[in-house]
Amino acid sequence: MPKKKAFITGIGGQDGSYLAEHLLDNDYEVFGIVRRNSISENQWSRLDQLNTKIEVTYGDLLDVSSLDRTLKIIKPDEIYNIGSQSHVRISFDIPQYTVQTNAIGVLNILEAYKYNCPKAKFYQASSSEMFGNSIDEDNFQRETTPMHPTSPYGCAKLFGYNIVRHYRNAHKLFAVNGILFNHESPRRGSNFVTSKVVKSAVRIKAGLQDKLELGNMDAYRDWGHAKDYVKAMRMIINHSIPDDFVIATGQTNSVREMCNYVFNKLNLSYKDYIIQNPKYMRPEELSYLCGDATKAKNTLGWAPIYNFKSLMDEIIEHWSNQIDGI
Ligand code: NAP
Ligand code: G4F
Repeated sequence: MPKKKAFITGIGGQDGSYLAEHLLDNDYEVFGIVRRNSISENQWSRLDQLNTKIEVTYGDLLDVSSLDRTLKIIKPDEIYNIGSQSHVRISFDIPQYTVQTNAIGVLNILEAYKYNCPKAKFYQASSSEMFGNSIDEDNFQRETTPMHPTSPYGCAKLFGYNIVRHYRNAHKLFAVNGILFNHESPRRGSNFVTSKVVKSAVRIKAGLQDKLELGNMDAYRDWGHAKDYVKAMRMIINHSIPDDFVIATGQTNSVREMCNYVFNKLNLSYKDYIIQNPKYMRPEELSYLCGDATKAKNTLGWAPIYNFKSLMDEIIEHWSNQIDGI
């Protein structure tokens, strides 16, 4: 049996790198693109251990010719469109760039897919940010919850989600969405809140930093581990029929509760160190996310291994061991 070929955009990011490892463990050949202009944290650093096992070339969701050429040559069995401008607050600063990448970029790769390898399966990294402040009466968001995004990022992701569904229906393509709630890990970019809080707390404990500046501490997020979530991506794309699934833990915590947990673990009190800086507030905030992944559990058999505490413990342990590097 020839190995399955997977093509990953955003392979240098948190999810892309874990997904590449997960697919290699499952005997895939793995291909991907990174952008020429990435900062080193994003471009190669997460792929160090994989360099000889995967094939990575330069490419960009905004460079249609690079997508066209790559898909024509590789002819993948599975395409994972993970690449995006993934920072919600930054999307308020660069809305046009965000929409280009996260909305038009999806259309670009769908077109390249339709013309070069229409028999392949296609996974789109959709997001719980698409729900905005919409919530069901039982305080969960699920596949049927109306979507009213509250950021340029969320609006762009909603276009991506809808255009994938449209291509599935109109062109009979096996194109699916994973609607993933927040997921974190030691590989999370430094400007997302879990990574920022843990790194700062570890530095404060070591006497390298005095204060931590944050934005809104009263937002709630359903935080899972990226390793659990990339497994869900492969399950979703390999389901017998193309469909869309929410992936979440069903547990939610506020940013304040997360800070309290992290600082307590290091025998510190967050109240002594955290100050609010309006710079990190958002013009419109998504206040509460808590996902119901019952459909994925019942249909795919997916369930997370990590919970909030084991996730945060792993991140704290990781950065405590790296203190010299931060
Ligand atoms: P990440 O670490 O920021 O990775 C995103 C990757 O996309 C980066 O390597 C980035 O590279 C690349 N990228 C950006 N613009 C691109 C472009 N124009 N063409 C090709 N690649 C580009 O984000 P992540 O946490 O792994 O998230 C993966 C995907 O899931 C994203 O689409 C994100 O929006 C979505 N998502 C994430 C979460 C979450 O909680 N992590 C939840 C729901 C959905 P550069 O360094 O070049 O920018
Ligand atoms: O860690 P965050 O930046 O993640 P956010 O905005 O929820 O977005 C992440 O999850 C989405 C899925 O729901 C993904 F689609 C998206 O790509 C990304 O991975 O912020 C989490 C919460 C927010 O409420 C934010 O206002 O933390 C709050 N927060 C408070 N102070 C902060 C800060 N966030 C950041 N990044 N930095 C702060 O200083």
